[in-house]
Amino acid sequence: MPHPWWKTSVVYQVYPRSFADSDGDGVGDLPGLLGRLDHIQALGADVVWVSPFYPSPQADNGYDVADYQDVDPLFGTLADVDRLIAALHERGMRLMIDIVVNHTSDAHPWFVESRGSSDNPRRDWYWWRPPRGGMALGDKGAEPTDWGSFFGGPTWEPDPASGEYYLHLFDRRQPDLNWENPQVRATIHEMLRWWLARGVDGFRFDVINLVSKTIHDDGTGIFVNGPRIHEFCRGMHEAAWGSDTLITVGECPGVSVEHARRYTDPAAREFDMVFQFEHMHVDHGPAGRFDVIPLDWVRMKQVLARWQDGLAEVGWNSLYWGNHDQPRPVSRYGDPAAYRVESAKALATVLHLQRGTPYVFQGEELGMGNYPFDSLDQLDDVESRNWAQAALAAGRAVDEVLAVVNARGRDHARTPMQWDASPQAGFTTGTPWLPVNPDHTLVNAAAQVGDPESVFAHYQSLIRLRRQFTVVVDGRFELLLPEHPSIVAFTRRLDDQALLVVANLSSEPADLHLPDAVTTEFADGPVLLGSGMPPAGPGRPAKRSRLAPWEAWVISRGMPR
Ligand code: TEU
Repeated sequence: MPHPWWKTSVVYQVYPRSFADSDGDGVGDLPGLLGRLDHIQALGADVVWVSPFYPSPQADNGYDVADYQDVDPLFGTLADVDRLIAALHERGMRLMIDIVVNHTSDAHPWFVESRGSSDNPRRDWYWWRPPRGGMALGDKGAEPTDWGSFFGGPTWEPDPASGEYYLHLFDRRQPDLNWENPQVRATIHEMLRWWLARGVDGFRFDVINLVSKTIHDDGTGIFVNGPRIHEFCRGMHEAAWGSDTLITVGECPGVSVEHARRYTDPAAREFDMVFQFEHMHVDHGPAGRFDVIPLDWVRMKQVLARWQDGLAEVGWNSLYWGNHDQPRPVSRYGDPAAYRVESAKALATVLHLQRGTPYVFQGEELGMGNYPFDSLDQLDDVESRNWAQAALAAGRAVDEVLAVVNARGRDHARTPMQWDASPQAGFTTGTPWLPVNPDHTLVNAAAQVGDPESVFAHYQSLIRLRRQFTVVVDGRFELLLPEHPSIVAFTRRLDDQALLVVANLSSEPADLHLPDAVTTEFADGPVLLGSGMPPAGPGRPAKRSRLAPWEAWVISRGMPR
C-alpha cells in the first residue's frame, strides 16, 4: 500500500506576524511570505503551515478569529492566499492552514449575537451558564465550574447584561464554541469545504481535543478528550474532506499515547497525526510552563521512546522541538553561547531521524535563539503577561519573574525572522512589532544559505536523507543507552536497511559504550551525516568510546550507495 504523500513530508511553520513584512508596517504578511518561498523550498520542506491570518482583534495574535473566511488586512487579502496557494503548487509544495474552532474571538458576529440576548438563536452557539447554586454573578465560587484558564484565572467570564457567565478556556476574548450544537458543527464543516475548494491542502486544528465538553450543575464536568470527541472529529473528517488525502494534524494538549492511537488510526478517519505535549513538559514542574525545572534527558528519552513505540503499529507521530508557543529549542535544550551551531545540529539530527513527520518552526533552521528580554514591558504574549502580572501580585520579585518568562515565554518564538545582518534583519523596513534579536548580525539566513557548514545546510541534509531512505520514514525505532544522562542513541530498521543515530546532547564530552552487537553491526558503516565531530576522529565512529560536546552522527548499514 503506497504511503499517503504526507508520510514523507517535512512541514515548515510560518508565524505570519514575524516572517516577512512586505509593506513596512512592522508586521509580517502574506505578500512577505510569498516573497520568501525560495528559502523554504531550498530548505527542502514541501508543506507550509501558516498560523492564523484571519480577521482578528489579535488578542492572542490571531488565535482569536472574527471571520473564518477572510484575511485580516494586517496580513493581506484573499487574493494573496490564492497567490500563495498557486505559487506553492507550482513548486510542488502544499499549504496547511490553521483552524481555530474550539473558540472564536469575542468580536466574531456569532458571539456578538449570542451575547446580544438570552433568546438569540446564536445563544446556544457558546457555553452560557447561570451562577452556580443560586449565588449572585461575580460572587466567589459562583463560576459554573472551578476550571482554570490556560492563560490564568477562571474560565468563566461574568456577563452582567444577561446575569450569566460564558466559558473561555483561553483568554476571555476567546469564548468557547458549543460543539454540542449541530449547527455549529455543520457551519465549521462548510467553512473547511470552502477552504478546500480554494485549494488548501491540509489543516492544523488548534486545541481540537477540547471541543467535547460536559458541564454539570454541580460544577463538575470535563473538557479534555471529552465523551463525544471522536464522534466530532470523525464527523468533521467525513463531512469536510472524506477520503481526499489532505495532511491533517490535531493539536491535542493532554493527549496520551493511547488517545493518540485513536485520533491517528487511519481506520478511525479523524487526523493523520496529533501534536502531543509530553516531551514539551519534561522541563515543566507540577505548576506548568512557568514552573521551571532542569531538563532531564533520561526522562525526555523515555517520553520520545514511548511515543515512537506507541505509534509504531497504528497511527503516526508529529515531530517537533519548537513552534510559536515554545521557547527556541537551541536556547531551551542546546547551548547557544558556547555551541550554538553544534547543539542546533545535534538536536535536529535527533528529531528528524525519528519516525514521524518533522515540523520546522521558522528560524529553527538557522539556529535562532531566545530573545534577551530585559523588561516585562517588552512582553506581548497574553499568556506570559497574565502570568507575570499574577506572579507580581503574589509578591514575586520582578527579576525572578523576568527570569522565568525568559526561560519559558512564547514571545521568544515570535521575534522577527532573521534574514540578514541589516538593522531590522531584513524583516521590515519599518519598526518591528517585536524587537529583532540582537544576535541577528551573526545568526541570519544570508550568512547560512550556501554555507555547507551552516545549521541551514544541516537541515537540508536531514531532509534529503528522509527523501532518500525509506528507513528514515518507516524504519522501526529502538532506543539505546536509555539511562545515559546526555547521549541519545537509537537505531532505525526496515527490512535489511538500518541506521544508527548517536548524539551527545551536552556541552561536556561523554563516554560512549554502545552494545557490542551494535558496534560490530555498524563498525564499517558509512557516516551519512555528522556534526560536532572532532577533526579526523580516532577510528570509526561506532567504535569510538568518547564523544565531543554536541557531537552527533548517523551511520548506515546495508544501504544502497
Ligand atoms: O495552543 C494551545 C496550547 O497548548 C498552548 O496554548 C499551551 O497550552 C499554553 O501555552 C499553556 O502553556 C494553541 C495555539 O497554538 C496557541 O498559540 C493559542 O494561544 C491557543 O491554542 C489558543 O488558541
